[in-house]
Formats: sequence, structure tokens, C-alpha cells
Amino acid sequence: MRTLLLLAALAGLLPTPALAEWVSARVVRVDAERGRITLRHGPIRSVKMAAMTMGFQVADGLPLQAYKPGDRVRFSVVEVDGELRVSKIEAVR
Ligand SMILES: [Cu+2]
Repeated sequence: MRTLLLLAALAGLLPTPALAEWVSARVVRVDAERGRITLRHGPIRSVKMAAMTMGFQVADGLPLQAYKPGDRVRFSVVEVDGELRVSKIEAVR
């Protein structure tokens, strides 16, 4: 009984794990050396951003060499110092 109460209390207190939102995009430009990629992306609901073409800095260590203009991808973003960065990206066939 005690355990159940404790679990119930914890369930209400623990934050909901953030679900990474996958966003569809088309690669426009890649600057692998500077860790930047320009994407024509669909709406990003979690940050209320409409579809557009824009450049992103990618998270440290994310390899971009595999991507070229015209590629179809999906990606997730994180906000770092008020700026959106690509935290995950993968090719879509
Ligand atoms: Cu945008």
C-alpha cells in the first residue's frame, strides 16, 4: 500500500520525457566543415515554426558528409541558447 502511494506520487511529479519530434526536410546545402546544413523543412510543431528553408547548426559530432542537396531527410531539433540546432538527422528513402 505504501509503495503504491509512493508510486502514485512519483507519477505525478516526474516530468514527461520529451518526445523527439521528427521533422521531414529536403537538403538544400551542406557545409560539413562548419557543421551547418540548410534544410527546406516542414512545420516544427514543438517550437511552432512554419515550413521554410533555413540554415541550422548541427550538434557537435553529427556527421554531415553523407548528405547532399536534394536528399530527403528527417531531423529533430533542440534549442541551445535560444537557437535551434539539429540534434538528430537521418536519410529517408
Ligand atoms: Cu525554420
